[in-house]
Amino acid sequence: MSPHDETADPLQPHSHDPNPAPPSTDPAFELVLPDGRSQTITVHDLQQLPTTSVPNCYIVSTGHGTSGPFTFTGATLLDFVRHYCPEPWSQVEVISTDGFGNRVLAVELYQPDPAGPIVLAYQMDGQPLTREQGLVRLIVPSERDDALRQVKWVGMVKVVGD
Ligand SMILES: Nc1nc2c(c(=O)[nH]1)N[C@H]1C(S)=C(S)[C@@H](COP(=O)(O)O)O[C@H]1N2
Ligand SMILES: [Mo]
Repeated sequence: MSPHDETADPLQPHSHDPNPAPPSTDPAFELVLPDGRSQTITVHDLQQLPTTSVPNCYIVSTGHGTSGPFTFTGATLLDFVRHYCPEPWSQVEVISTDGFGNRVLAVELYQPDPAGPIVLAYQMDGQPLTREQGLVRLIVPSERDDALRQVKWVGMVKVVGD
């Protein structure tokens, strides 16, 4: 596959200048299930799920430096999908309102990397994440490249069926 083909999918990691500012003030996001049903998920909803903390997370950008280590806390994406999606599923698309997105495969959730599970984070180092810091933020602890999977301001989680 040529590099051109790889960039055809907007959910594949691609080089990107981070957007500095949140696209809106409201951290609630939309959940879309494989059958097309959708609902709004709030931070409060996430807080009802089991709480998972992942230490030693880094936001690594070759362009503008590395920050961390941080401990991110939230709901694992696996707990989230299993709670809300009764149907068989194979992937999850996590997309921000500013158009930045990431595709997560079921195998990544069922066989988490030793660096830690993928989480929908609402806390960093024991403090609530601010909207500026990315609330709600997808954290992929295994990704130590260009921060291209560390999606800030999650706007939609779309669960894709089998
Ligand atoms: N929604 C959204 N998330 C994003 C981005 C973006 O532009 N929009 N940029 C990514 C990139 S390229 C980087 S380097 C990091 C920057 O994260 P930081 O602001 O916590 O340093 O956010 C990642 N997540
Ligand atoms: Mo980046």
